[in-house]
Amino acid sequence: MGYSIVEKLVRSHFVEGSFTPGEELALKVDQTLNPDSAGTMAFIQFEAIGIPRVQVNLAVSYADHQTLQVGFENADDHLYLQDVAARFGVHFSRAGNGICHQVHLERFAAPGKFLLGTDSHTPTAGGMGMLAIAVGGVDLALAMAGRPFTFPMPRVTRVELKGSLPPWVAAKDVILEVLRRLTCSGGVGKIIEYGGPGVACLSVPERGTITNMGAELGATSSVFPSDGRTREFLEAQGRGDVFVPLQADDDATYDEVLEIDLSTLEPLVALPHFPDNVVPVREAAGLPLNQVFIGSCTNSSYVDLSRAAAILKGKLVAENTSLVVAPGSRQVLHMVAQSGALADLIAAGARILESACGPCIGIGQSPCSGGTSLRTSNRNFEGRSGTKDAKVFLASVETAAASALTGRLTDPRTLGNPISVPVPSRFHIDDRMILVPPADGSGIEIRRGPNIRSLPPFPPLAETVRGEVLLKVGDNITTDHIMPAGAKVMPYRSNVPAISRFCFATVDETFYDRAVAAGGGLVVGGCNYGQGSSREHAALAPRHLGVRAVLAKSYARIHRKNLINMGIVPLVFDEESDYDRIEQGDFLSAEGLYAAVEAGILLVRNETRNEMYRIRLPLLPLEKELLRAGGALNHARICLRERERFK
Ligand code: MIC
Ligand code: SF4
Repeated sequence: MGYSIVEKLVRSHFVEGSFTPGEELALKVDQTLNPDSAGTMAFIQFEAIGIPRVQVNLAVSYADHQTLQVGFENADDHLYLQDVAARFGVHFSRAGNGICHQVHLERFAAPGKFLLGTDSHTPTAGGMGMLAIAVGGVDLALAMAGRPFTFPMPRVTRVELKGSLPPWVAAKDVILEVLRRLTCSGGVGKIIEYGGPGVACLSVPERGTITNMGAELGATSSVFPSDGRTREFLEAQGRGDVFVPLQADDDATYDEVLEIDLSTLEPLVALPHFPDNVVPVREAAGLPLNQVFIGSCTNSSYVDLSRAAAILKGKLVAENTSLVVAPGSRQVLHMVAQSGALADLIAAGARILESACGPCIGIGQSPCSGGTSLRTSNRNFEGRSGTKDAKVFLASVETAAASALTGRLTDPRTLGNPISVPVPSRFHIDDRMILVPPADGSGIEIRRGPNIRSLPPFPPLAETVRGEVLLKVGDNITTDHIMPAGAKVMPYRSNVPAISRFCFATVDETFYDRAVAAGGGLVVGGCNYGQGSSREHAALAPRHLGVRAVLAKSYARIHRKNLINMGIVPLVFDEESDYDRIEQGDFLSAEGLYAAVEAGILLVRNETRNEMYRIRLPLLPLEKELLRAGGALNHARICLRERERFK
């Protein structure tokens, strides 16, 4: 029987475990990617493990999220990241060089390899035919320390692409269509593998747009074949030597198959406040827009910006609409400057930002009160833009540029003759903003600003959990709800006590005070609890505030693992209707947690209502060990003490 691309990638990195979906599998990691947002905490944990040098073939750190320096904190974080990179053998992409996923695709991604990254959009590199998975900081620290990555083997969904894209329809519309069909939880426990004749019409950056937003499906990863288009892109980046072909075998089998005829697609838009709330642009056309943002790791390539410039050339943005453009990388910015596209954007009234995440994560350019913003980014969660009552829409670059001109949501097909911008045959290559670590970094002094705090210690698992339900939330709670990002909060990513003050602040601003007053407690959630960003601060902060268990209907993969990594017990309702019986403020208790970790089942008592609930605690073998130890860092220390090898 033949193999899918996913099976080939997984088998070529196999260390131990099982290929049966849902069972534990450990793979050897080739590369790691670490942006500043999660990076400081990942390195604080790496330092705590005590390994003198990273053990993977290539580790890269990026200064890309925290580039707004309104206080000393972000600048200090970047100095720390630069120093730990040199000390431990990590490449460091300096602020100004671009967004991690864009730069990684340009300069480091390689077909056939396995990349682990602390940012949920790490699967962008799957557009290059590599396995790319997102994790929390401590998992990355462990991978950098040489430990294979252990996770439940996902099922594989094949997306069969037929035909080719009609004029004015973009790669973004392909992934919006997948989101429309599968929804934000439709990818949970799966890797999405693209194939079929339609693949050939998509360039590597376009494939990257699609694999990038696989994160919004909740998928473990997304991957494209490595083919002639991959070779072309690598050669144009001066990296033809890393090309290897990678295709699914004709007789490969899949757990699920989805077919998309590209020629039937039309421009699509995701309405507020979820990326799967997708309708054709024509159905929502005419909606007035206060802002249009072109950028983010989803759509900020050279071709993306050049297409926007070609649409805007010689025209002016609408009077009541602000157009903001952030190039994905220094390479992109340099090339649009050289080609004249940048001048066209500026002449059209675009506000040009530095090559960084910026507005995507609410760092600058928050819309006006109650405003509407059309963005080429990947998430439109409530409040993420920095304006709580803003409405954010997601669409392609073509739709965004067309709409910037009219000031209203506009179907780009109304623009007439299609534009064509080919992928360049040679990109501008200048890696001087990526610092290569010295062969021996042991003498490097690490600068630690006053905001950089080591992690508070976490005790091992307690035998009993008892506490108040501090908060009860509904379905699809995102990590942006649990731990908001944005310009005000992100500077505290290296300071757990300080960032904890913002925990759940957008859901209930009394949460922090109540959690402190109660000395901790529990949180009750609905389905897909913790979807979205991989930020482990959404587990670190509750842990710091004494949350010892979460009780939910189901969890998003990365957040569930982050909870376990921080020693928070992720309990699951056996009877979903029991969720309705619990109210915020109820007192819950459970005994025999060690036995429950083994058996996977627990009885929880609602002391307030005098009721008992049957609760599940499904755990893989390594997860049991992590929970017992009180989290991944404690576990790593135990392993090292016992002289157990990581490899
Ligand atoms: C995001 O898009 O939400 C972020 C900021 O890139 C996060 C990373 C973080 O919060 O540390 C992500 O996607 O994982
Ligand atoms: Fe940066 Fe936005 Fe991409 Fe996250 S989704 S990495 S914030 S550009």
